[in-house]
Parts: sequence; C-alpha cells; structure tokens
Amino acid sequence: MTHDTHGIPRRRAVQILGGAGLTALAGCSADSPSDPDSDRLTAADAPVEPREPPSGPVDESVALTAGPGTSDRVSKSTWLYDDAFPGPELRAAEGDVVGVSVSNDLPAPTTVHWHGLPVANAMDGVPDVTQAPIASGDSFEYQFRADPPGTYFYHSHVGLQLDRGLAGPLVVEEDDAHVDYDADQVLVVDDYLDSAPQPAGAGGDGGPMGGMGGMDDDYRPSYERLVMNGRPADDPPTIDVDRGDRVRLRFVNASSATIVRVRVAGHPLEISHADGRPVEPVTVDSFTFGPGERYDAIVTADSPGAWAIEADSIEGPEPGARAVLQHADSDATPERSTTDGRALQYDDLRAVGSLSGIDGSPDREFDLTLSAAGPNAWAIGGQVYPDADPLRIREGEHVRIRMRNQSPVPHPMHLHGHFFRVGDAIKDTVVVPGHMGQETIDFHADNPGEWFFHCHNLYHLEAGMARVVSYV
Ligand SMILES: [Cu+2]
Repeated sequence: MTHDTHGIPRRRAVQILGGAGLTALAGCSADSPSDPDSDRLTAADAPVEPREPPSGPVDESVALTAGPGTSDRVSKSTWLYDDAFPGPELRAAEGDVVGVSVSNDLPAPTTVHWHGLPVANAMDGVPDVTQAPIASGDSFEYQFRADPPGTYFYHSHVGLQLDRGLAGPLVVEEDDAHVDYDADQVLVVDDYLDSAPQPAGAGGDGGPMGGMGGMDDDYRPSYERLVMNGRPADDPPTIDVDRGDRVRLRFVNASSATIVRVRVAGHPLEISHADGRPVEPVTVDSFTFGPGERYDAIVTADSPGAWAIEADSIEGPEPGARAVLQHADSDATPERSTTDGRALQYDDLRAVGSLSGIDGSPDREFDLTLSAAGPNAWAIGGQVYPDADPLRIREGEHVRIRMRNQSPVPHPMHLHGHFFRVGDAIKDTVVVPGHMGQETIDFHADNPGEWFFHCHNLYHLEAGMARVVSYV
C-alpha cells in the first residue's frame, strides 16, 4: 500500500483536524525570536475569518476528473486528470470567475491546488488545512477569480499524487501584455516516474537518506526521464512558426523533485514573466527553475530550420525532454544547443509594477533555517511539520521571512495565497540554494486564512518541510 493512498499520514490528520492546529498547539512557544516588536502572537490569538470565494455567475465552468488512467503518451497506468498527461490546459480571461467541478474517481482522497493564484483560502486545496480532502467517489466545486493574469498550474496537494501525473497548466490571459508576441504555447516540464511514487525510506529505489539527516544522501526517486507536455525527447511536441514570429513559451516546472535547465538552440530567450508576473524583459541564453516555478520566455523565430527546446535535469542522470521550434518549409533535424551561454539569475529580474503594502521596514519578521532533521525528516526553523508552530501574522502586516539553507541541497520554497517580493522580482516560489544559501521574501498580509508555506520538492514536503502561515 502506497503512502498517498491514505492522503496524509494519520498522525498528521489527527493533529491538524484539531481546530486548524491552533487549539491543539496552545501553549507552544512563539514563532520566532526575531519579532521586531513586542506584539508577539500566541496560540491564544483567534484565527480571523478568511475572504469569501467570488460568488455570483461563473464565467468559465470546467469539469475535471481525477482518476486512474493511461494516456497515449505514457505507457503505464497512473493517476491523471481527464486521462491526460499533463491534465487539460485551463485558460481563463483576466478577471473571470472560474468554477471547476472536480470529481474524484481515484481510490484515495484528493484535492486540487491552484498553484500561484491567490484564491480565497477555502479554495486553496490543501488537505486538512483549507478543506477536508475529497473522498473517493465524491466531488468538490472550486471557485475563484482568474486574477492576476499569468502562467500557473494546478495539481493534487495530497501525498505524492503530484508525482503520479496529477498536474496540468492554468493560464490566465492578460488584457494588455507589456510585451508583444504572435502566439503562445505552454510547455509543462515534468520528471516522469514509471512506477507509483514511494516516500523516502519506504524501500523504494533511492532508499532512506543516509547518516544524520541525509546530509550526504538526499532521497530522490529514480526518474525514467523528463517529459515536456507529457512527451519524451524522441517524440517531442512541435511548435510551428513562420519566420519572424514571436512565440511566448510558458514554461511550467511541474516536477516533483527536479531543478531543470532550459535552453532553445540558436535562439536567445527574452524572459518576460517570472511565476506569471511581468518583468522587464531580460535576454538570456538559458535559465534554471525549480519545482513550482514558471518562466515565460519570448523567442523570435529569425533563423530558418528546426531548433531544439531543451529541458535537462541538473540533478540526476535521467534523459532530458525536448520540444521542437519548427520553421515552416524546413524539415531539417533539430539543431541542439552547444552552450548554456548567459544564464538567468534572480538578480536579473525586475518586476513591472510593485506589490503594495510592503514599503519600508516589516511589521513582522521570521528568521528560519532550512535543514535536515534526522533520517527522512526536513525542518523549517528546526521544526518538522506537522509538529510545527504556525507562523502567526495579522491582516495588513508587511511580513518578512528570511531563509537560511543549512543543508547541501536546494529547496524551492512556495508560499500559498500571496505573491512575495524577492530581490526586485515578484514571485510565489523561490529556490534557496544549498550550502548556506539565503533568500528573503516580503509579502503583504492581504488574504486572511491558513496558508501553507513549504518546500515544493514533494519528498521534502512529505518529510515535514512545511509550516502554516496563520492569520490571527
Ligand atoms: Cu526542499
């Protein structure tokens, strides 16, 4: 029996169901030694009412079924949305109210999370934090406003279900983009496992992390390969272009445990959006992104021929994925990249516009280490979820979270329900490099509720690398 058949470990379910963790944790110590003022929030502070989901007429109505299936692109039976891998591309116009009716045909409970989109808390799809999981045979109506525009994705937030293939792209189209382009194409990159995922230490390949906290042996499944839009490199998706076309490629890293390098042979990448949010266009030859991150890149088709769009793992030996940028009236074999050239850094990103409410110094600060905490355990601030204090904040605050990575491996940290500022960019997921890497994020507490903050490496998340940000 696999781990995600249960959705979440029993121990976790019992704890969280005790009143969103607040009453159950009464008497725990405060969140952080670094609160800038004496306004220390404790378990005695009551949670505040979350925002209501948008009511009234739904502009776009979608039905989605999670179930066992085999798509034409993967040979083995796995768990999919609408029998497709990745799941169907959902597109909405900016500002639309979207209703998604999710039916659960899986033999296990599930939820759907709208990654990056700041939906109302009850719609966020985190089992036992924002909703009871959808039982096998049941359905659930999600409703949210498609705002702000951007490149997002949706995925199961239960156990290791994401690594079976329960993910799909979600695009909110802009009324007025700050860049010109002729066509756009979503490219979902995924690390493909040819068997049901096993948690670290379950005896699957990779085995338990070695030594004290796995400092030398971070668990990672043995992926068969990377895929782009569900396809392996020998059957790549093809993007047909005419000379001079500007194509907006919306790259989504839907991997469960893989940082990926992306290049397009013979073409520079004009990065226009980071995690869906517009940035001043910056031209690079390659970028890397971690699980949960998205980049939009405009490619100008100014060189006749066929060119490889390449996505390669920087972590494991599995073969990379390919797509093909195919010029009309050219049937040449795709040219490959020869160099990484200039690689995108976070410092290159300059947001167009800014987040409101986070000028000046923060109202509340958390100083958190990211570390291994023993075999198959990963900690934020020394605490392993669910045995972890919520990060308590108040509505309206400017909140700063400083992260220091004391482990040798990178952690793609994702905050639900909010965008944050990191450097000069606005994002929702940031990779904190290993070996004492640091990142600081600032966000405006403008969306009350209980929000997950976690590592988007699924195996780290399942091993405790999560906290709940709680409005009181
Ligand atoms: Cu991690």
